[in-house]
Amino acid sequence: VEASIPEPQRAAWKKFTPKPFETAEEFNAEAVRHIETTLARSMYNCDEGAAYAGTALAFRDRLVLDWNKTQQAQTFTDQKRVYYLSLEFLMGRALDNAMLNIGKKDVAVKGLSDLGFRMEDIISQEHDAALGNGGLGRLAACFLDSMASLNYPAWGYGLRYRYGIFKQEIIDGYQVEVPDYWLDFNPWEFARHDITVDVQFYGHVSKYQDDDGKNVSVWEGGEIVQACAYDVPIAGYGTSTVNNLRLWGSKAASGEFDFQKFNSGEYESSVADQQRAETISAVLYPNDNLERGKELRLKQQYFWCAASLFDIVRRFKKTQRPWKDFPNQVAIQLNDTHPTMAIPELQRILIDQEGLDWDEAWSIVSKTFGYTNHTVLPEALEKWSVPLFQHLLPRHLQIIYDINLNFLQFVERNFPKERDILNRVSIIEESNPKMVRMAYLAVIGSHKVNGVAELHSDLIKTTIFKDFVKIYGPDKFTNVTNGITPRRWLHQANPRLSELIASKLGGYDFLKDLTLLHKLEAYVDDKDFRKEFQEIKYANKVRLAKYIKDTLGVSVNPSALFDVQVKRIHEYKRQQLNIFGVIHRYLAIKAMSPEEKKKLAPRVSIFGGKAAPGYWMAKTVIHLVNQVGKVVNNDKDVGDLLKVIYLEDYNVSKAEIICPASDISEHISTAGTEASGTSNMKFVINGGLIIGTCDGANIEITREIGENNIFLFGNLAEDVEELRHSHMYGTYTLDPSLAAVFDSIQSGTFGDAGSFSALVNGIVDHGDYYLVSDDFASYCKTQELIDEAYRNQDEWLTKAITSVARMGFFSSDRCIDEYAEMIWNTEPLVPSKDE
Ligand code: GL2
Repeated sequence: VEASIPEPQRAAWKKFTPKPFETAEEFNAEAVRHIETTLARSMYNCDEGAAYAGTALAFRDRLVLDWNKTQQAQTFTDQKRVYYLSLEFLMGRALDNAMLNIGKKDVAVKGLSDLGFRMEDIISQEHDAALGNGGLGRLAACFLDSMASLNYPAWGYGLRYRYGIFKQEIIDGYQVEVPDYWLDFNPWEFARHDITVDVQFYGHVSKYQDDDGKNVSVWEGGEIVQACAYDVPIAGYGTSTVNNLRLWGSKAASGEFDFQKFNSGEYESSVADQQRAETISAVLYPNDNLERGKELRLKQQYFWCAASLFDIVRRFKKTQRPWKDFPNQVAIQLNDTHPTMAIPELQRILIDQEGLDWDEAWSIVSKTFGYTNHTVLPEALEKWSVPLFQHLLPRHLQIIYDINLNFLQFVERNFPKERDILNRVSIIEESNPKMVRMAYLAVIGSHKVNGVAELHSDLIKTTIFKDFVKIYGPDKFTNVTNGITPRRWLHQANPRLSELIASKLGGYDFLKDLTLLHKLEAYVDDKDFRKEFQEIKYANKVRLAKYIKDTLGVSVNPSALFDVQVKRIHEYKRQQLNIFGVIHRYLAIKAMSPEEKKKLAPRVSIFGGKAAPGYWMAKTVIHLVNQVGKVVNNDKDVGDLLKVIYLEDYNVSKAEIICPASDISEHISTAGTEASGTSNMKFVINGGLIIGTCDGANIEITREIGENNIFLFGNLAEDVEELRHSHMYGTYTLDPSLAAVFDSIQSGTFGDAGSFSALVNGIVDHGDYYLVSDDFASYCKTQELIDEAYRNQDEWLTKAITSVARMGFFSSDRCIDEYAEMIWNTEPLVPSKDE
């Protein structure tokens, strides 16, 4: 390909290709140039925001050079690429990550200090990129980091929301949502004005016969919305690979407003079309593990799938390979069912536009996709009403009916004696209105389906996809236990711990091969190492204590046991169990003698997380936590023994401060409900212990770090059904200490009892679906064991260090290698030295 450009021109280009900065001086030259010219600011009005911008732009320039080379190399070698389709990418801040992955942070620290700035202040200027709700979106971000770090040719595809997840304010103890407009300055994206795709909605389908007498379907009419590409470079750690995350923004197809209307004076309606089009990518739906079947959401999904598929097919067609090569060149991973529309869309492109026959096309489609399931919660499983589908995407509905027909005929041939199975596995649910079951379509259209932790992957095979295991055999279903990137969640969030580990392991190789952590076990009895490990934890707690003081005005003692539960607020995650436990502790303290109080380890109970705006019960939990905090934190009888904190607006950059500062964190979902959980991994790798149920990845964490190093409690997944049944029909008595907690709430100890009656009644009168009462005694008992264990600081430290040493399995690098091997069948493309 190089030969297509004459040698003299190539030489000139090479001569003028910018050289990346290496020294602090060279960095400053770049940063100052950007501040002066790109920002048009001078020394006299360079505030921290401008210094952030200059730093980010200097690093961006470096990234872009490697990005260009990586993309070129991937195109030239033309090997199989992975496309990771996710409606959420919860990236957090990019600057620190870019500096660490490129490896020039020290240079920038020196340079900025010469200019009179502190790196920490500069880093904190950046707005989080919060294009996700929780674990699912953050997993996608960790996967991008790992795919680049391992040199896999991989692209992410998502939506460029103008508003990310809302910002949470706590006002008078209640959650208040504030819009998150994050794009006023975003140096990390490149608008590709030349890369656009027209996406069609509504209209109708006509059938014709072509010249050869073949039936063809044509989707006509309706409206067109334009998708514009915005590209974000994703740097690998310790490699020059820089992958691409492509986010689509929506615009009116003409790109202009209606001149006719404008000229006749209808100014407002002249821009209405444009605004309607832009609404598609305007806002992230703020629900975690909940689907509400809104038309705009389906529009978002199709818009993004259609644009991405068009782009992928366009790239493939440039290679001029035959269609049968498509699955050898392209692997598409569906992050949950949100991108399932990509399946009928590819089938549509192949038959309606490329003229393949149905079977040929379907064989390509069903070899291309892999589907990751992230939940078994019924309220999270996507279904779309058939009438809505018919209206918005008439051609796709026909294709889905045809996929379903072929599938059901196949099932009927293989299971002729089973009468009910067809009804159970049909993509179309025979309800009123009929519904399209997206998870079934995803299973049928993919060659592999995976869950995200062992228990979860087993559960999907025995519950929601049981019939499909029978139909396809068990090999179609597999497990890839989730992981986290150690670059962000250890090295970036906890630089001192990372440095300590590096000093013992002879360098930072563990950040690329996390299993090397096991060598730390040799230092578990090393006095100096232990001392420093402990000091680092304390310093991280001091930092969090300062943050709490600065933001909430509450003083907490950094020597107290920090007990943390930060995650989305959801009944299944059981923050209510935690706060009831806190009230139980408060009542116990109130009844203690001074001698007993002396023996008790002081605690700080820290909560954080957002509730979906329409999730009233979750908001009630937030309110209760804040009310309890108000009473407990001001009770003289309690003093330092117990503090209750609600951290506002939990997000990725706050998690980076919180995770390194915990002694205990809580992962206490009703067994069988949390598919994996990933913050459990983030806390343990930072030297915190956990209290948890036998759920999700807690089970594998226990297996890796050892039963002695984790505080497990509660009923098992296999008992849940029977317990629920016993609440409905059985002889069930409320645990007396939980009854005492309810009495204190109902007597108004924490403000108006009526505010919390639904929370209490859900347990007492309405079946306690999440089994809070069943696990309460065992939870409190385990909290007492934690108090006791914490008194023995030496043993505690041994547990913490041992756990860190055994966390090697939970790197997202391991996940990505497993996906590549079992699902994608792709190889890395290691950059050559001179690139
Ligand atoms: C989730 C699960 O609830 C969570 O347990 C899991 O760790 C992540 C990533 O696999 O996926 N599923 C889901 O719908 N959301 C999650 O966070 N929102």
